[in-house]
Order: sequence, then C-alpha cells, then structure tokens
Amino acid sequence: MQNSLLSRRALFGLAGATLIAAEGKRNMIVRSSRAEDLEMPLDGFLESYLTPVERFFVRSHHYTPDVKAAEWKLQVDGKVSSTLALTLDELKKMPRVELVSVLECAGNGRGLYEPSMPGLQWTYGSVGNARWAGVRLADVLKRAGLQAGAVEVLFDGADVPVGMQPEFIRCIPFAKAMDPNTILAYEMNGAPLTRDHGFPLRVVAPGWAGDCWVKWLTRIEVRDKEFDGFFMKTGYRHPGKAVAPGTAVDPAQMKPVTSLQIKSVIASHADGVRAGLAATKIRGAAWSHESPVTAVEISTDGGRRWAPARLGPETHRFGWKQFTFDWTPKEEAYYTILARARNAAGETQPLVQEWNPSGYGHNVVHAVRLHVAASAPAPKSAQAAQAVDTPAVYKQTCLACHGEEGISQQRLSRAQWEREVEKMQRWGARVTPENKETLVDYLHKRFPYRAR
Ligand code: HEC
Ligand SMILES: Nc1nc2c(c(=O)[nH]1)N[C@H]1C(S)=C(S)[C@@H](COP(=O)(O)O)O[C@H]1N2
Ligand SMILES: [Mo]
Repeated sequence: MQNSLLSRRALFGLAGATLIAAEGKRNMIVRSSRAEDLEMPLDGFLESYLTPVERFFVRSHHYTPDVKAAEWKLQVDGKVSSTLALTLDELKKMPRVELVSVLECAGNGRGLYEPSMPGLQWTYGSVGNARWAGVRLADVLKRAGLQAGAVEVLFDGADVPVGMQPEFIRCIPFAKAMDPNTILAYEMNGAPLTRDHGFPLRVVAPGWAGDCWVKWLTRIEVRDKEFDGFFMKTGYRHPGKAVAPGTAVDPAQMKPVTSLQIKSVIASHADGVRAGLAATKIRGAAWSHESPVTAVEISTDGGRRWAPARLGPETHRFGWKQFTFDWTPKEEAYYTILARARNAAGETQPLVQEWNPSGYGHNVVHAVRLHVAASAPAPKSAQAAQAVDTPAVYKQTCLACHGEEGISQQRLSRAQWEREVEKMQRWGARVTPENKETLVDYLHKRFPYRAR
C-alpha cells in the first residue's frame, strides 16, 4: 500500500505492542519475530499431505497488517477498460476454483549455502503444501476489460514497509497472470486465510516462487511496461545459472526469480544423528515447478547405487509428493543417505550446490549422514558461548525495527557485516560515523561466520 510518512510513523509506534510472533502457530523456528518469518521444522513435512496452517511457514518483509474485511476492497486498474473496486462478497460470487499447490520461498535453503550470504538463514522448511480456493485472476482481469498492450500485472498488498525499506510490490508476466491456474485465493485448507497468510486475499501462482504470491492484496495494475520498483529490479533476481561461489553479480545482469526448482527433502532423519541397527523408513517430500514429480530415488551409500522410493497416492499437478523408502542397515557404520527427485520434464537435482549471490533456488541433493550403532548415543557436550560485552548502542540502533533472531542467525564475515550495517543505515537505522565501527566490531565478534 502506498504509505505516507504519517502512516509509517503510526505503524512504527504500534507494531511492537500489537504483534505476537507465533500466534496460531505450533512448533516453528523463529527466523524473525517482527516482521514475522517462521520456518517449519522437518517433522512438518511428514505430519499430513496438506501442511496444517499452524505449521505453515510465514515470510513477511513488513509488519503484518490487520485488514478488516468490511473496509477492504480490491482495486483493479491500469490497462483495463474500467477500474474495479471489488468487495470480498463480490469476489466470492464469481466462479470458485480450488487447487493444491506447494508454496515455497525463493530463499528456502539459503542458510545451507557455502560461502554464506546475508538474508534469512532458512534451512529446509520455508515451504508448505496447501489447498487454495478463490477466483481465477484471468476472470477478474476480464471483468475489468483488458486493453491491448498488457505486458505484466502488478500486485500491491496492505502491508507497509519498515523504516525506509522500499515497498513490497511484485509483478508477473501477463501470460502467467492469464494462466487458469493463477488464482486470487481467499481460503487456505478450507478456511478463510489467516492474517499471517494474507487475509482476506492473496495471489496463488502455482509452480512459481513465493515472492509473487502477494498477500493482503489491495491493488492489481495491468501494465504496458515493466515496473522498476526495488523488489523487481534489485530484489529477487537470479543470474539464471550457477556462478563461482562468492562472486558478486550486478542485478542488471540478472533476471527475476520465476519458477521453482525440482527438489526433495529427507525429513525422517536429521543430519549427523545416531540410529540403531533396526529397520527404518526414510521419508520426506519432493516437489517441482509446473512439471510434476514423477520419481524419487534414494541412495544409502553416498550416491553409488540408487533405488526408487514409494510415492504417496495424491496426483495434484502442483502439489508435493511424500515419499517412503524402507531400509535396514546391514552393519554398524557411517552412512550417507541421499534423495533425488525427477520430474515429468526429465529434470533432476544437482549433486553439488549451484551458488548464486542471494541464495535462491537451493536444490542440491539432500544428504543426511547417519551413524548406525547398536549402542546408545553419547550425550552432546555443550559449547561455551563466546563472552562479548554488548555496547548500549547496539540495542538502541539495531533492535528498533526488528527482533534479534534475524541478526544472530547470520553467518557473516566482518566485511559482510559492514555492508549489512550500511544497508540498514539506508533503510533507516540511525548509525553514526562514530558508532559504526563499534557496531561492526561487535556484530562480527558476537555473530561470526561459522560453518553449518
Ligand atoms: C529502520 C528500521 C531498521 C533498523 C533500525 C535496523 N534494521 Fe535490520 N532490517 C530492516 C528491514 C526492513 C529488514 C528486512 C526485512 C525483510 O525484508 O524481511 C532488515 C533485515 C535485517 C537482517 C536480515 C538480513 C537482511 O539483510 O534482510 C539483518 C541481519 C539486519 N536487519 C541487521 C540489522 C542490524 C545489525 C541493525 C543495526 C545496525 C539493524 N538491522 C537495524 C530494518 C531495520
Ligand atoms: N504483501 C506481501 N506479500 C507477500 C510477502 C510480503 O512480504 N508482503 N512475502 C512474499 C514471500 S517472499 C513469500 S515466500 C510468501 C510467503 O507466504 P506465507 O507467509 O503465506 O507462507 O508471501 C509473499 N507475499
Ligand atoms: Mo519468499
């Protein structure tokens, strides 16, 4: 939503008091409590075929708005013959469509890249599988009357940026907008959308990364030229290929993130744990983009031999496939278990990471190391945290807009921390030349780079 300085200020003051991080959520990893970013732990992949809303990840760049349905309208403007302002009731009277689709954040797995990069350190669970219901975007656009020359469709939501951060506005090409599977959803898993997930209306763009699934939708604009806002021209861009790890790439040389990657996650066994010599089930989920998953193969010997896993019975084109592989380890040893999905287009997952500067589209074959032993596991020794004095200026400067989780989970070098502090300065943090060194020093000592 376009915001005045006044509404920004009003929100600043209110947000701390009105937000509860994990309201309506169960057992989530907090990546940021405010703005709200919650990751589903591995067990969520196995709980049921559809991810329960209370286990579904949340990714919000701005504070969560509290939209009142009675006051809400969807505006449709731009290259249309008549501007529309639709109420929720009017939308619900239009033909209803339902579909099951995976929603995954482009940054899922960012925390697993080496070398590391700044950004939320998601591991596996910024993804979920839900049943969405609403209206076709194409039906809404046709109702407004399409004019010639449309190239893309812009989505704006009711959320307001934090500090000087640019507004979250995303566009999709016209062809994707007219796809009958692209919908404006008012329901998730049979109930109205919750606040976290975009009440009262959000975009559902099956097969495409979550960033274009705009929440709290208030305005749709049909455009005849490309929009050049921050989240299109700088954010959510990918080189389109892997680059040498650690290389910087100019955003102008990159393309917007669109389709998801083929991917699978082993959810039944955590990496590095000990397991007994008994029969076990290797389980998880696999998904792809517009082309559905057709097979998942498992290796229990680090990739020398592969055997097919059993796939669940559901056949939704955009939904994920849960998989199961029965395995009995033959002897006490260290095993590396791998899962590799294949889709109808014949694509499969890479065996080495495909690094890119913002850490999007992580889909390297998931490897889980298991120490199979008959005896009980040894207790883990606690690691002593490094004691560093916290300068008062840190809390005043860095915890004004968001919680500490997003800071403490970074794995950055001193130079990367310096760039991060400069970015925060541009977004409104009051960093003075005198305290910049103190902050960078502290951040680097307290939250240093560490391997995963
Ligand atoms: C004026 C508000 C504001 C202040 C003050 C602020 N930040 Fe941020 N910070 C943001 C915004 C906005 C984001 C991005 C939120 C999003 O897109 O999810 C962010 C995100 C982050 C992230 C996550 C990684 C990233 O780049 O998105 C880190 C790390 C971070 N801030 C560190 C800091 C540090 C260190 C300080 C103190 C020097 C600080 N922030 C002060 C607004 C602020
Ligand atoms: N208005 C708005 N819509 C948004 C976002 C946002 O910050 N603001 N985040 C996007 C991103 S990056 C993702 S991955 C998905 C996450 O959807 P979820 O929170 O329902 O899981 O919402 C998208 N829609
Ligand atoms: Mo995302």
